[in-house]
Amino acid sequence: MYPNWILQRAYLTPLRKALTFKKQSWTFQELSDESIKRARQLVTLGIQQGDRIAIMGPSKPELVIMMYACMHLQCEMVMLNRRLSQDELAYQLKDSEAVAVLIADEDVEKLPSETTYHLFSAIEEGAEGAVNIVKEWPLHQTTTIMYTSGTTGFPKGVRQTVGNHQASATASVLNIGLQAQDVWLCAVPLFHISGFSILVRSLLYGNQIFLYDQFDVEAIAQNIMDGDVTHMSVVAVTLERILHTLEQRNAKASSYFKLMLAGGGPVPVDYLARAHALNLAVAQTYGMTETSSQTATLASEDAMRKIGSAGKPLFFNQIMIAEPNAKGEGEICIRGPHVTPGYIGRFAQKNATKAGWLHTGDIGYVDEEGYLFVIDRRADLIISGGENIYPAEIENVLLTHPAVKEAGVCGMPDEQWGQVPIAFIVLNEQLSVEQLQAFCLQKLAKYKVPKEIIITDSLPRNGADKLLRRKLLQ
Ligand code: S0N
Ligand code: AMP
Ligand code: MG
Ligand code: MG
Ligand code: MG
Repeated sequence: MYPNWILQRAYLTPLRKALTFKKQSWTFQELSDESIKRARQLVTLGIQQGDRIAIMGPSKPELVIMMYACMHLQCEMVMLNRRLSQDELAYQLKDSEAVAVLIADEDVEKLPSETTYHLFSAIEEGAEGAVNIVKEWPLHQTTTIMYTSGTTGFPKGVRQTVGNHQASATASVLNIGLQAQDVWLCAVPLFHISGFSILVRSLLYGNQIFLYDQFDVEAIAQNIMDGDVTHMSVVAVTLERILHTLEQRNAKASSYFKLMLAGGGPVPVDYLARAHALNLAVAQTYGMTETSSQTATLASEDAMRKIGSAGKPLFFNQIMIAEPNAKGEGEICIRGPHVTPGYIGRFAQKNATKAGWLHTGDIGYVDEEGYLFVIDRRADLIISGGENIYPAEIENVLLTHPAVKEAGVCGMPDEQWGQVPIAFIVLNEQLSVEQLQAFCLQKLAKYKVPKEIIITDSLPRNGADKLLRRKLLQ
């Protein structure tokens, strides 16, 4: 058994600052007290220890406290992505069989119309019931469930346990190091592991989080220049916005700033060189939902020497390249205590690992010094601004339109988002591209709606009639 992270942290360092949002701060004791109160309010709504609940809201202290309350109740939290369409959310609510939906007031319009829910404001004003806050958690307990799309187009709910999160946070600090006054800026969504892992690290390390509810690049750049923060997690698109802002201001990162953790997809090599010139240390990392964040991370001192590499595995983790070709390139497989035990819902029976190894579908190699290079990502995955898009999700939607006979989707390079989806379709009957985009917008998150739709006579297929997505753009 392991300690309830929130109680243990409040016991160890009650008066340390835990969270700052805008001009307001909370200590660990305050976060613990407020989250216990919220847990008492949740039980009066009928939420019981261990229930699976869904939760959605912007990255504000209310959300953090609501999540910590659910953790006190040992609930399995289904983390809903605020950018998804109602249809996509409906799928996750049904698949997860969440018994309750906790929703920030400002997000209620995003929910499918038939959903029953509890508003944050109603919970916060509600009566308090009696609850026995458990002081210890088992390693196998599921803390969070995050949906990640799959090759079939049906997203899979990934379990992330107490053990997964602890192993990830511990391995991260063994690699990056830590001082008591370090402050991690969080402007990545808390519903992704990029953001939630910052909460876990804060609880385990006793460090403060500077939380943002939107990507305010001017304020963030100022924090980095002023040394208000020491660490930050970014994706390529947000790293570029920061570099651009510092360059425009002719400014450099403060010497107090220690490290940018850059993940969620490849970081263009020229960003690393630009960061270097701005005194901004960047650590490229390779991680995913199934591994509760980082698996391998490149030390910032190696950033230029090993440019483009995702580094070496963190202490507890192992990487194996399956079926390597003559150049040593093959499927990246991962083993370690941070790897998910598996999925829920329709994929509950699917094994996450084979003989102990998570087969990622990503292609890479490990060089003679042991550094990982990711050269191609799993099954046609498109990454737009750090959000994953599987072509099959979009193709499935396009094919439900009666005018669409065939559909193929792939990624195309994009100045703003890195990549965006583009669709190629064969029609049965006349239909405008605008009509089809409007149709997609009803069913898909906006970032998944194809930026371009090309009407064509046929799609590239192999002898077995399988769509050749990589030939679509040729
Ligand atoms: C890039 C972000 C910040 C963009 O959001 P922004 O600027 O706030 O946009 P909005 O004002 O909300 O909307 C304006 C218009 O832009 C469209 N839009 C928004 N986002 C996207 C997008 N991603 N792609 C395409 N379009 C987008 C809106 O639709 C709107 O359009 P209009 O104007 O037409 O209405 C935001 O997207 C963001 O936060 N991205 C990052 C998400 C993320 O964190 N991804 C990582 C997921 N992966 C993992 O968690 C595993 C890896 C990992 O753990 C990790 C990752 C990074 C760093 C560290 C780690 C780690 O290992 O710890
Ligand atoms: P997610 O499902 O959102 O956790 O996304 C994880 C996927 O992002 C991985 O399986 C990779 O395909 C991709 N990815 C993450 N980090 C990197 C990296 N450093 N280089 C290339 N691709 C990456
Ligand atoms: Mg994902
Ligand atoms: Mg915004
Ligand atoms: Mg809708």
